Parts: sequence; structure tokens; C-alpha cells
Amino acid sequence: MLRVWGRINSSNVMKVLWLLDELALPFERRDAGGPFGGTDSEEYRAMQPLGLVPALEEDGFTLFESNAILRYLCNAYAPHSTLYPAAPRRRGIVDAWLDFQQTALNRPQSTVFQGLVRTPPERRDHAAISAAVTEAGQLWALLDTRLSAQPFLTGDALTLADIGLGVHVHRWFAMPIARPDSPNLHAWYARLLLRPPYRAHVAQPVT
Ligand SMILES: N[C@@H](CCC(=O)N[C@@H](CS)C(=O)NCC(=O)O)C(=O)O
Repeated sequence: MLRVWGRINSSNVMKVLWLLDELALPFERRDAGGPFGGTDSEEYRAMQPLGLVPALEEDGFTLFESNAILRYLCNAYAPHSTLYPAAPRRRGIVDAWLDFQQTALNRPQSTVFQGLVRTPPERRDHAAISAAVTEAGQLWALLDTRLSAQPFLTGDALTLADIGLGVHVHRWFAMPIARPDSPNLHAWYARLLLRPPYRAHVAQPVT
């Protein structure tokens, strides 16, 4: 049985839950991280050495890093799925956009989200938030341009790239910030909202 460790309001946990439902895989989930704690124990650190969420457990096998978990689930359970295409060039492009989420978007997006959603108003660093809104906005604008030519980030079908970045677009549009005009990003978000797993695990009140 697949078991996911992590609180449901973590973007990295959301990715995994969304994919599990796209693949119609049965799983159980245990709360961990944030107010639930539980990530400092020796047992948890054996699964996730940094004490972060998510972690995946499956019959004695464990895995951490949300994007590695996404790839593993496709490789193990849906090797022919268009979610993670087998053709090397197409797979390479999906991997590149998954990495873009972790290496480029994550930092400014987190600064905005943590600052506006999880920090009380009197403790907010407005200068840092404002700079991060600009930086993240430039990255979202780049995705908006990309989406002018195709319905999903890497082509005609939903892939892991859309899952890695799609968890963040809901937050981006939910936050009270000035965003660049982005009609194609809005259209992509509307396409994601048509999917029940996205609505169930991602398009929820931001907390
Ligand atoms: N690169 C890691 C990042 C994991 C991460 O930063 N998780 C956050 C939640 S999104 C976390 O564990 N925060 C501390 C906590 O929840 O206790 C991944 O993609 O899995």
C-alpha cells in the first residue's frame, strides 16, 4: 500500500496527491509537518533526511523529494502514460520544467506565499515580498508566453510539468497581489480546474 506522509496544505504534498488521483492509485496519507510535527523522529528522518514533507512509503521502500516521487510513481505504475513520456526528448522537456519549479520559481513564489499567507501582517517584510512578486511575476510571464502556443506546458497533454507548476498557479491567482496580464496562464489554470483531482487537492482555500 502506498502511504504519503505530509500535511495537505503543503504544495509539495499536493503534487503527489494530485498525481495519485490522476493515476487512480489507492493510497493512505498521514499528517506530518507544520503543526502536526513528527518530522524530527529518527524513523521519519530515515525516510526524509531533511525532515520535510512529503515522504512516500511503500512496503518498506521509502522516497523523498516531491518531484522524484512523481517520477517514481509514473515509472512504477504508469510507464506508458503521457504524464511522463518515455521518448527521451519529450521526457527531457518535462524534466526541465519540473526542475524550473524547484530551482527558479520556488524561492520567489515561497517568499510571496509565506509572507502574505503564513505571516501575520505586523511581521511581514514588505520589501522582500514586493521584490519577490516582481521576480515571480517575470517567471509566470515566461510561462504565459509558453502557453500561448499549446494548452499544457509541454504540449497537448497534461504532464508532470503541469503538476509541478500547477500547484503553484492556484496560489498565485489566490493572493492579493498585482500580477502581469496573463491570459494564457488563466486559460491553463481554467483547464486544470476541470480536473477533479486538481480541484480535490489543489484548488482549495490557501492556508
Ligand atoms: N524539495 C523538497 C521540498 C520539501 C519542502 O520544502 N516541504 C515543505 C512543505 S511544502 C516542508 O516540509 N516544510 C516544513 C514542514 O511542513 O514542517 C520537495 O520537493 O519535496
